[in-house]
Amino acid sequence: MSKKQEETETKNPDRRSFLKVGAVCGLAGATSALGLMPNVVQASDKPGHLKSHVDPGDLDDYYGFWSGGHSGEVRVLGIPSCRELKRIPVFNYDAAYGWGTTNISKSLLKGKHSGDTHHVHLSYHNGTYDGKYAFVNDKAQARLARIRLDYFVTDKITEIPHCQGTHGIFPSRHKLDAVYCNSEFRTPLPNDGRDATDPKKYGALHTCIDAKTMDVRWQVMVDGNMDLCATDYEGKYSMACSYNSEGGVTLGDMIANDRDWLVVFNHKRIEADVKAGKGKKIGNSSVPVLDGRHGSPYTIYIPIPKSPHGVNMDPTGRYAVCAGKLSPTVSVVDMKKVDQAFDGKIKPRDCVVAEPEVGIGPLHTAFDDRGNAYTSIFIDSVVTKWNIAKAVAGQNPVIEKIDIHYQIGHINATMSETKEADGKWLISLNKFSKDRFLPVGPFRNENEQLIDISGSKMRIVHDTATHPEPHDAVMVRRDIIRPKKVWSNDDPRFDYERNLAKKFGLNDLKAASKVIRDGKHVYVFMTGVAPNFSMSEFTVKQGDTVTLVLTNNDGIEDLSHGICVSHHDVNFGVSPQETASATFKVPNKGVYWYYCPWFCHALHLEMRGRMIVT
Ligand code: CUK
Ligand code: CUA
Repeated sequence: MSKKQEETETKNPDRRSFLKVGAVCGLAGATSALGLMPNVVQASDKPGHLKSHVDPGDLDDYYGFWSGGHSGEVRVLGIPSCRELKRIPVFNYDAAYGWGTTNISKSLLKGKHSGDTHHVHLSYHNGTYDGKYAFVNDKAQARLARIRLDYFVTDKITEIPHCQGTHGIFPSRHKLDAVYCNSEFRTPLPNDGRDATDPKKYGALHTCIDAKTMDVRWQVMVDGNMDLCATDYEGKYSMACSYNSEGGVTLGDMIANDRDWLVVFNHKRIEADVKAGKGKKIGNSSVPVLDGRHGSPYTIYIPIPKSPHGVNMDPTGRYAVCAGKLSPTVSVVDMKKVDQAFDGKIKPRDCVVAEPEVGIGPLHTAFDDRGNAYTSIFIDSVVTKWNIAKAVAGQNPVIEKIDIHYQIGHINATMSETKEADGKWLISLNKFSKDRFLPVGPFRNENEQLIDISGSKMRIVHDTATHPEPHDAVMVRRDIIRPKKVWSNDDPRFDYERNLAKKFGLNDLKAASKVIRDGKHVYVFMTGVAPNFSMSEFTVKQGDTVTLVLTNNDGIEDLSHGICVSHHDVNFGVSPQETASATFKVPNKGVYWYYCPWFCHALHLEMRGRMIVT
């Protein structure tokens, strides 16, 4: 299929084709040309404004990737409609897909079922998204996960050694190379009970993870606690906003100083010394750790007022903007001067070329394609639009402030984290919704507001209630994301099941329909084609362990099946041409119905069978 054809198909999808196919059970071939209206892109409903309503039958212009906060997941939204399209389970348990039940998810989760995702970013090539992967942090258990964007599934989870509170992350922007992760909480290193009562011996680590293998390459120890992370556009530097220059462990101790830092990491120097074997190992981890505290060649510490939180790189790659949090200022750091500071030609503080006041409690900054920045102001509950060139020229750069509802955290604009920032939409992720929605008990939803920034004035176009608690989001042009509609059944994701089948002489999962006993372990290979499982019953013995392997042999878009085994806490889905498996015990004799939980056919409710335990 040519790129053009595929694009046309995306814009003019024949959504009724699946239902039609389902109804006649695969007999119909003629499913196209039902004549839905083509999508209308970016027409305006008011002069000077973008159209925010997406009519029935039309598609959104952007994919939004939302972190899910302490739900542990990642969400996919359509922008500008803000319709939630999917929840991708990452660190959490999710019964709809069987995440936490299937063998592949168990191998990634290693017994854990919770996480706290704050920052989701996509992989890059040449300063813009390549559409291959999304990366997301787990603040709760110091992990980094990777999501494949061909199938929208989590495929790797890396545990980061010696770290707590893995917070800011950012991938390389020049190519698919690394993801840099900041640990926010300082602990004794190693954290094995020694030095627990001596905060002066605590430390935090900046970690480099290989984006292709997801292995940890190196770590650098820093002074202070690191918050958000950014990378430059050239592959030379990563950086961390850092607070607690005091080295304290209580809140009062941590916020005494008027200035903390932006720490910049010099990749060339770090990688040369890691290669030369200068990294030390901590505890029983084999990851090389370099000392990047004050005075090291690996880092510079740029003084920034006061407990700075977010750091965001503008789309030209020239300026990093640090938001002061406890200072009403944003600090503009000139990356060209960073080179000179590393060479000792200027002082680190001389890298700051502007420090305008933008409001009380600045947290994060997004950008348009016209040289403007948009900073989220938590305490004032506003978004401040300001001009970078004016700030650097020493003029008052503030253009406009707009009230949001209420207490904004992150902010982002369409394509803002790339050199293709397009200045169309801004999303404000607000921590409180108070009076904006019907009350739903003491735990309230959050409120996210979409703002049209294409005109000379900002305009809020709608409120979106969200399940707690997305921290951050990126909005990506839809032509960049090219998800598959049906699995390729030779995908390495099914290696475990494929090898298991081969072990028992079954060379094709699509033809595997057999019960195999191996001592007290029974392997049940089953396939599904709407509306039938390949087995209407199978028999096992009380006390057995069962591994149930299910392959969806339907190859039609949107024709998913799954299997739910009554009273055995087993429930997972298989999308077209996918294989998945789960392993469970059968402690009690009896008859247990299994059934398909995904509505697949007019006879979906009849897609079931009996597990007989004797
Ligand atoms: S942090 Cu939450 S509002 Cu974790 Cu990105 Cu700034
Ligand atoms: Cu298969 Cu429902």
